[in-house]
Amino acid sequence: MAGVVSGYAAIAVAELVSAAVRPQAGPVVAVGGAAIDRTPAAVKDWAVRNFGTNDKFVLQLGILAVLTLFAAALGMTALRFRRAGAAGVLVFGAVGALAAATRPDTRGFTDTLPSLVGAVAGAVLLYVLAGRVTWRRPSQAAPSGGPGADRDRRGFVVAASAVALAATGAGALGRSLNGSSGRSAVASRDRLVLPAPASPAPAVPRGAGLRIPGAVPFLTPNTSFYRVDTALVVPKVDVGSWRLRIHGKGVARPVTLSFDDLLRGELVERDITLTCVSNEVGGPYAGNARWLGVRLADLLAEQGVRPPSRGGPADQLVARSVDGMTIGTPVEDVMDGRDALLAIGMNGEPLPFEHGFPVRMVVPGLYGFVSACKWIKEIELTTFDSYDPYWVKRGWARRAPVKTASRIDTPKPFARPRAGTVMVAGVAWAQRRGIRKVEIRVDDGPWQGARLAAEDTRDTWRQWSFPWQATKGGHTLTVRATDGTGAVQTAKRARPIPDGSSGWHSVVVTVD
Ligand SMILES: Nc1nc2c(c(=O)[nH]1)N[C@H]1C(S)=C(S)[C@@H](COP(=O)(O)O)O[C@H]1N2
Ligand SMILES: [Mo]
Repeated sequence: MAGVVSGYAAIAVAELVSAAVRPQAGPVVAVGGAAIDRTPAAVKDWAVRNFGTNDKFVLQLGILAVLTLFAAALGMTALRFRRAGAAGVLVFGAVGALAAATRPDTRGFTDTLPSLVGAVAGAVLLYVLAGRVTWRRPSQAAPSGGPGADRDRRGFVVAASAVALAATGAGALGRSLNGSSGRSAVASRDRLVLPAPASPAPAVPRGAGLRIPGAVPFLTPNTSFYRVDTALVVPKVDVGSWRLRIHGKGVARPVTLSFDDLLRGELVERDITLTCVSNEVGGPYAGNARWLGVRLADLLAEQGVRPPSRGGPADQLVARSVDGMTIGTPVEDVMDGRDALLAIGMNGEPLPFEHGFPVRMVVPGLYGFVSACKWIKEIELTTFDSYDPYWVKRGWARRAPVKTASRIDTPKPFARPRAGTVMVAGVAWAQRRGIRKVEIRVDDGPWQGARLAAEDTRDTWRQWSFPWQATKGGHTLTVRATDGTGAVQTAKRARPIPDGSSGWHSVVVTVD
């Protein structure tokens, strides 16, 4: 009890101090971030598969569970060796401080303060609380009703409860202060009025979106757009202080741009489907949005950058974010005429904080981990030979164009539709190449053509539907797509690591 209460108080005090420093410096967030960076690719893959976008929440719960166990052990130690128990709390504080000081976005010494102050508070409390517990060997145990034991116990319970109550107050205050941190960034986003694009997105053709129950909307609303990143605390950047530095090999004129500088470029608006390399066959990590931004190729050309095919010395563009993420993209892809954007708007509003406010990259045809840097602050022109970005260091591919994929959205797995006409529907994507054909197979039957919804652009997903004459019994529905080059989606099953999953999506249903 003494250990757990002291540990709890240490975390609560650290949380309160982190509100004064910055939310990212709190021990749970710092240790969690360090854990994410050190997690082997296979484990990360497993966590994403099992916990989906709740993976971060599960990680923080795990850290708290481990801390509770250790705190209890330190409490037991402190019953006999008060100093050793208290010192143990300090060791934990040192671990938190070390994690905070070695994060890629660390501010150095000040970031260690939450862990250090929390640990000192926890150590002192454990020392005091342990002193209130009288240790008796079982043979010497006073009769449990004895007056001495009662007073000891009451003293301890009162002290422990007081500490727990104070800690809860401190922790709650810290949490709420942390929650309102970045207020100036929030205000700057609220104030931001997006300019109209010089080159608007062509209207979505009628019929590109299906009106079939269970089918996803053609444009994914921001609130339901998937989110994949390593940030335990979403960075909150003020538009006014945001800067983008562009430098490196072959950059004739290195620059640092402000948001207003960026807006001086021509704004374009494009529909682009973004997909995550971690998406399993049939998985949810794909979204289609209307992005507003400036063309990255124009900006690079202004600084004198040439792609490798025109003699430029850099073949890799490395984007860095304010939270220390690094993402490497082929310079050739960015400058080959596709709509690679520095995006500031998403579906008619400034980027949500979760999706990279104020500026992120979006490159059609490449998975997010090699193209879509959120909260971007730096672009460095370099080579694939001389630098490996974050995910490449962890076993993922250097280059990862999106693989052709198709997904059945309705009926859901194990659904029990009635016999008769059942509408099968879903999406297929092959950004840059487009979707030419989608086919459905019922059990081991022949492939039958699905009805394709209108194509928006070849950089967006395409919806499809198939009126199935369903007969009673169990059935397996399988989908495959053919891309704009005529290549049929491969049946070969592959895991997401290292360059994206492949294989056909199947859904098993029972027709009543
Ligand atoms: N700063 C930063 N940018 C990032 C990431 C990240 O972890 N940190 N994840 C990337 C990955 S793996 C993907 S798939 C996309 C997801 O973008 P979204 O969360 O807006 O859907 O962001 C990319 N940009
Ligand atoms: Mo991703």
